[in-house]
This record gives sequence, structure tokens and C-alpha cells, in this order.
Amino acid sequence: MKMLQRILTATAAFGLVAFASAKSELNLFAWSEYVPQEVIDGFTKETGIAVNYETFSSNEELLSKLIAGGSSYDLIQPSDYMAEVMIRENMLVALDKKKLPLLSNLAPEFRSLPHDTDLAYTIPYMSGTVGISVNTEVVKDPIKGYKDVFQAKYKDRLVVLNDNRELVTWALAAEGIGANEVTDANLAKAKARLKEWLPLVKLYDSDSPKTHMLNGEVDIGILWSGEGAILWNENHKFAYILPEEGAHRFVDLLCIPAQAKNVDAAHQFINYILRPEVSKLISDAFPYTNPNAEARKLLTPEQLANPASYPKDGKLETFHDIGKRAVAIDQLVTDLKSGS
Ligand code: N2P
Repeated sequence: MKMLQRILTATAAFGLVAFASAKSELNLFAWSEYVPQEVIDGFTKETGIAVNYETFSSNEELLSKLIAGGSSYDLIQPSDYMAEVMIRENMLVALDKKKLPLLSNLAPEFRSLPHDTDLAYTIPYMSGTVGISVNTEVVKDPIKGYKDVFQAKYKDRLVVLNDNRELVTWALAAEGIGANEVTDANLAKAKARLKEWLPLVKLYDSDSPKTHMLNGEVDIGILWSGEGAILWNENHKFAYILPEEGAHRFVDLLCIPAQAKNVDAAHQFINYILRPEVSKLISDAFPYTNPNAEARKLLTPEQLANPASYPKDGKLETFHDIGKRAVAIDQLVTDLKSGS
């Protein structure tokens, strides 16, 4: 009898431990420089759920880590076009809307995006553009688009995103070709252009390109709008320009991968960041375009007037899933960077 009791007690204790550990952590795999520590700490303090924040620097890196398996993420942050791939491949958990009562804080235009029209799998986190930051104190000639940036006189004065799809898109835009018109013939044109352009680049950096602009290593950057917005805030000499040939507009999302173990904690985190005062903290640290209408009401006029965070006009284009051509893009840029 005693023995049975001991076994029962041990099982109950083990059950408790298992329950506690299942409840007490969240493995977040997100873009670098995107989720403020303050937000993570606030969530942990309130819920007791510890957050492990691992970072990636491109959608393609996120996808390959997920496919490779090995790590078990509970919450991931793909952009719209990559979420399109993941939904098609059944890689995401359908969200439980009952656990996300704050969804109504999102502005209507962020609630019916083409990749997931009724937010069945993805919740907008932040939106933004890819544009050109220029140190206008040093660069006196007008910069309106990609063709102005990639000129011989700016050799070794450029930092650009380390992102293959972005690079190819800029070259396509300069040829008058849309971001999703990725055919073999168009890729050949992009390749010829990038062959001219890439030798001019001093640095590739998707994590913190602004740093190289701030410390004067380079004078022009093609970078995420949140980076451009920080530069503008630091000093208005850093203009942010949407390329006249066409600029990429992205929406980054939160979603739960199929292998997630802490699905409830993931929902709790999503709902937490939908709180206006929490979402505002994200805008304060990383001034992208906030899709949360209630949070926007808390932003200062200066934040809303930042031309990189809230552009007034521009020719904007979103990316879509391009299937197997994504592999061709990776190969093309890898070849060019290695000199072939
Ligand atoms: C954050 C970069 C997020 C923008 N550093 C890329 N979609």
C-alpha cells in the first residue's frame, strides 16, 4: 500500500513538474532588432512564462531552420510572402481566436491581407518598406532610386541588406520588371545588372545597417524602414527615400509553427503584444509602421511624422510566393558574390 502511495505521489509530482515546464516557456524565433527586451520582460513578469528569443535575418533562413527541424519553436515571425508558403505547406497552426480578444485593435486594412484573408494563421506584428537612407551632408547629388545609388562614384560607400530576394527585386525594378515577375528571362536581366552593382557594395547587413551609416563608414544604405526611421531620429541629415522604380512593402507576422509545444503560451504572447501600450513600446524601440490602430493613438506627432515609419506616398509592391524560383534567386546571388 505504502509503495503504491509512493508511486502515486511520485507520478503526481512528475505530472506537476511536466505541467509547470510546459506552461513556463515560450520559444520565440523572430527577426533580430525587432522585439524589445522590455516587452519580453513585461510578458514574463506577468505570466511567469520565460521567453527564449532566437533571431534570424531573412525569411529564407527562417524557412530552412524550420524545415531542418531540430529546434522546437512556438512562435515565428515570417513576412507575408513566406507565410503564404507556410500556409500552403500546412506548416502553421490555425489560431484560436477566442484566445486573441485584442485582435480588434488591428487597423481594418491589416485584417484582410491577401496571404491570409481572415487572420486564420497569422497576426500582423509590424509593417514596413525597403528604402534608401542617404547622408545628405555628404551626398549632394539627388538620389531618387536604385539607379542613382549604384553609381561608380559611390563605390565602397554603400551598405545594403544581406537578402537575396531583395537584391534581385531592386535589379528587376531598375529594369521596369515587377517583384513577382520572376522568370528565367527576367532573372538573366537582373543578373546582368547585379553583376555591375554588387562590386560597388561595401557591406551587406540585414541586422543593423544603420550602425554603419551612423559611424560614417558608408554614406548610402538600402535598408528596412525601421532602420531608416532610427537614422532620421538620430539626425535629419539621414533622408529616407522610397525608390522611384518601386519599393518593397512588407508585413511581418506572428504565427505558430505546427511543431510548437507551447501553443497556449504563444497565443498569450500574441494577445499581449496586441495591447496598445505594449505595441507602443515596440514602435518606440523599432519604429516600423504599426498595424495596431489603438497603439497608433498613443504615438507622438513626431513618431507619426517620421517619413520612414509612415510614408505619405510611393510606388509600393508586396512580395508573393514564387515557388521554386526562390532557389534560382539564391543561386544567382551566391554565384555573383563568389565571382561567377
Ligand atoms: C527587423 C527587420 C524586419 C524587417 N530588424 C524585415 N521584414
